[in-house]
Amino acid sequence: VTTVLSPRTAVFALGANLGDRLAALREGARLLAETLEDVRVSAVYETPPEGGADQPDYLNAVVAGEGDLSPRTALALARSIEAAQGRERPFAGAPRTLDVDVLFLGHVLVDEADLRIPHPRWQVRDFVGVPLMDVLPDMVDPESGVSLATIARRAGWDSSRFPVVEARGSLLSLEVR
Ligand code: PH2
Ligand code: MG
Ligand code: MG
Repeated sequence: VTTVLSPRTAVFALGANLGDRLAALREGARLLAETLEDVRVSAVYETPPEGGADQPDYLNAVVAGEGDLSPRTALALARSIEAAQGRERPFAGAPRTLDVDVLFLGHVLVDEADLRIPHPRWQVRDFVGVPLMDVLPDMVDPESGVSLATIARRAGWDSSRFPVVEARGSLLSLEVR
């Protein structure tokens, strides 16, 4: 069974490769959960940096929840959570304490200079696709109508490539270890 994203479903991709990466992801998920209901979090995966060559490995995760966010509200929320983690932007693609990207907002499509939803290139990024399959395995790409399972098969996403740093769901658990 495949399902079109509910109009209220907001999906964010989190990535960090500077400082205490896990703490930054945990805080990012916690802040998203302050705004969203019925929050689901993927496992946390350690992934090699794509693009910028000489960078530390990333931790990546996906967070989905229900809410009535407009595209601009979702972007502002993502930016405020990045700023709370001390995100600096010395140059494009620089290592970051926390990157929060708006992946999907229901079936909304946005194509503006500073904001595209769905997030561009998510289909070719396994560090997005692998955690996305944890939280929305049955989803259909709102842009193409193609199921996530088919996109995953075509792209060859392989979750066994990435070490799991936190099990699915535990990023949001209150337990501090
Ligand atoms: N984000 C990028 C560029 N490259 N590589 C990994 N592994 N994980 C990321 O989150 C990531 C990246 C730009 O945002
Ligand atoms: Mg970003
Ligand atoms: Mg990004």
